[in-house]
Amino acid sequence: MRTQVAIVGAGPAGLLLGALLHRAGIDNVVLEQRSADYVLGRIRAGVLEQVAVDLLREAGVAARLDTQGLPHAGFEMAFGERRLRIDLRALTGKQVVVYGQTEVTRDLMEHRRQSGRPTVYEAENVHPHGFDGEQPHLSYRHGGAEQHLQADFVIGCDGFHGVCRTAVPAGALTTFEKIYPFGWLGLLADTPPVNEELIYGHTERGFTLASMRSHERSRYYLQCSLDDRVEQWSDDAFWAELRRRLPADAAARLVTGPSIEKSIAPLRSFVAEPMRFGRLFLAGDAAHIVPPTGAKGLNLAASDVGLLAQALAEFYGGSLAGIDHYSQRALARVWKAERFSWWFTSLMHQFPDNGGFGLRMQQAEFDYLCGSVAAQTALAENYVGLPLG
Ligand code: RFL
Ligand code: PHB
Repeated sequence: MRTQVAIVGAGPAGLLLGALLHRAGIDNVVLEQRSADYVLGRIRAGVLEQVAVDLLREAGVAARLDTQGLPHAGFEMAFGERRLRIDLRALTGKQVVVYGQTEVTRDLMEHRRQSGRPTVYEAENVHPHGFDGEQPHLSYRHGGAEQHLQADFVIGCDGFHGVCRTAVPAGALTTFEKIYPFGWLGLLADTPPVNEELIYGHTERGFTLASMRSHERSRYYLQCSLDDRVEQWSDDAFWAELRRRLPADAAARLVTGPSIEKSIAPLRSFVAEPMRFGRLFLAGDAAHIVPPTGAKGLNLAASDVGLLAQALAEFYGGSLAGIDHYSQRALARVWKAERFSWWFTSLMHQFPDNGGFGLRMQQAEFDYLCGSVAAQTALAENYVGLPLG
């Protein structure tokens, strides 16, 4: 098989890139190691920035998002007994949209099916080759047979544990990493959310986040120990702990019910530089990870592939400028999102080695935010997303 652009991974980065390339008339094939149902079963992001919404619209995949997505003009922070609403719209003129990654992925899958561009699910042993020359190709196993896909470009949209980044020769890549000493335990339930807007909470017992997927479906998170196992957390234990960590008025509104999904995610900051090696490009979680506190992961994946789709369209139009500048342009945005996610994580969580000084720093930061429109604007500007650049 031969195509113009071979994409590894059918997560949001891979599928959105495929849709944007299709829009530009560029042929592409997606190889995914899992089944479509498995991909849809992963419960992850919930908040989209305007840049991501615009790209989904540009790709022609926003019909459901535009009717079912919930625009949020602000969010709340709770810090001990204190509360602060960050008025995104007043501070930046922008807002975010609450719409689950599962739904984004479902819409992209359906769009791809209609476009007729091929996706190979359950592709095993995918490996990129020859990307330092002009004839890269992917080898993989599918339907019990060895297969080859030749392309002009290979794009690694295969997430943090993918093969594309690891196929790059040692020495060509510099990585930066920070592991946080806790995880997030998430629970999804068909119960009405406790609040109209998201609440990020700092409490003595640890961080909590009250989020949602719709007016009928809630998503909650609790900071947990890295040693915790999800099996140790019954639904009752989760709801009891959440009630302790929510502000009193929200706790009083909490409606509990059976969980649809419950999982623990570790928190990590990670960047691999550069994001291009010859004819191999990395995008999304394959190149960088942020802790989820700023809701930036999916949005960064979308902005990477927005830049890349533009660069590849320029290439087929006769200019190398886009592909030559992709890594630099993407990384400039990535590092700002890394900084913001690290900052927001550091402000809102209990750190085992925080001590009295660390807590006072968090309290002073929150106090400063409460009293400074400039500080709130900086937070809001980053939360709604910086311009594509
Ligand atoms: P994905 O979604 O991991 O998709 C990668 C795909 O590649 C496939 N793959 C392979 N395919 C073929 N061969 C191989 N060898 C392969 N290896 C892997 C995988 O099966 C998979 O289908 O990466 P992508 O597309 O870059 O998308 C990134 C986002 O998924 C991620 O950044 C976000 O989910 C992060 N995130 C959030 N981001 C936001 O913008 N807003 C949020 O509110 C938000 N909340 C979250 C989050 C992530 C979380 N977890 C669980 C890490 C909340 C949580 C709890
Ligand atoms: C979510 O709804 O899953 C979510 C929302 C905001 C975040 C992280 C996750 O910062």
